[in-house]
Amino acid sequence: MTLTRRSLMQGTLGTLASGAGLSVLAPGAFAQGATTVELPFLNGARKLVAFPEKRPLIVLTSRPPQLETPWSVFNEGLITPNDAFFVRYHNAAIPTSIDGDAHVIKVGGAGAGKPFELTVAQLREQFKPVELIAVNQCSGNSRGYFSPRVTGGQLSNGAMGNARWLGVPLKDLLARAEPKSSARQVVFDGLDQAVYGGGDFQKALDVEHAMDGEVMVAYQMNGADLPMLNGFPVRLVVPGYYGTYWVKHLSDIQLVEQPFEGFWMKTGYRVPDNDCACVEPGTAPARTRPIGRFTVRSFITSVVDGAVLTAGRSTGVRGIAFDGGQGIREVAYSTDGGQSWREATLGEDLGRYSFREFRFSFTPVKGPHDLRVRAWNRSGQSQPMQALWQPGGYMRNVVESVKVTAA
Ligand SMILES: Nc1nc2c(c(=O)[nH]1)N[C@H]1C(S)=C(S)[C@@H](COP(=O)(O)O)O[C@H]1N2
Ligand SMILES: [Mo]
Repeated sequence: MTLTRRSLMQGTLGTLASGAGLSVLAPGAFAQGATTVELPFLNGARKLVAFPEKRPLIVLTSRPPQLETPWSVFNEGLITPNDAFFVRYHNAAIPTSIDGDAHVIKVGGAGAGKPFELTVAQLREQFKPVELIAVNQCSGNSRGYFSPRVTGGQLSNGAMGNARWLGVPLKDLLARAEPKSSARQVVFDGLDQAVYGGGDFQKALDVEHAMDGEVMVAYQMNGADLPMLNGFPVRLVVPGYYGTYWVKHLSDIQLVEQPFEGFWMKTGYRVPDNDCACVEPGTAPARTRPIGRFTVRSFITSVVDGAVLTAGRSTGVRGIAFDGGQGIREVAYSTDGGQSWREATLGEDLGRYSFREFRFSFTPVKGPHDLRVRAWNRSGQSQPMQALWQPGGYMRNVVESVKVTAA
């Protein structure tokens, strides 16, 4: 199989996104046929638009594309389909046409003994691939629910997805570059570029993390080439870590001997440097650190807020839980707003970086019910009952409440 040239401007993708006929660069492209969705917070009205290779997704911004997955997708299955997977970019200067096979990845930097470069075709031929199911979640997923409100993309809960990634362990690529013992970090850059007022999007990992054997340079997602908007032809997969590290259209990997100080590490994507990564609402942290692993989260997906259930009839409820890589140990549920809890049944284990399904059933009496779920991971970490706060609007993981009525 070979990767074909992909373009956001030409017919190839236009046919995949049939009916959309959109270029992501066309201003006013959303006027036609757009339906809307109302997210449950102030100014939550959004358009649903099909970008190339995507089904209609919730539009946060169009330039650059920032698209959120509609909530119903998470009840379709544990794997998020490529055409429904969320999209996040920082700068509007994104690549619009890439030759997948010929795309070059450079591996070098002052900390590399033997810098080299290779094409994606060579990457696929010369290295043994590995596969991993892992959640990608934006740091700011659910930011729209922060109270007090914070600046940044006002997202509901759909800036996450779970996919089966195929690629080459970063460790194997780095080994070929013969890292020097002086190498401290590895810096990643993709084809998108800085625009005025925003620095080029570059991220860094410590060498030990980059060499852990799990961080991957992925060229397939759910058995297909990566969608253009999710990083075609190669992206970094950093299991258990927030999406900000999952650099798309990866083109440059540098071993450096000093901690990297680019904007998106030194200034952006930092969290309060304490155990809860939180501060008193409305205050600034004294010290910060780069954001790291996911907090534990769980969501009911089969029943939505405001649903009307049948009184006296057993109702099956399902949902998803995940964490930063320990794996989910237990999910508890409450049907009375958190006063009493029982254990939900866990579904198939697709690996410790994947969404984990849970199920329970209950027979509601007539009247209102407040459904809640709370997960624990294998090291005993869980979710707070009250939302934690921090100025970046990152890492939200409060126990959610789904209010339903039985009639
Ligand atoms: N090249 C590039 N890679 C990037 C970004 C970006 O702006 N440019 N954004 C990052 C952020 S913040 C997130 S949350 C993920 C989102 O991945 P997705 O767009 O495939 O869902 O991509 C990451 N990789
Ligand atoms: Mo993100």
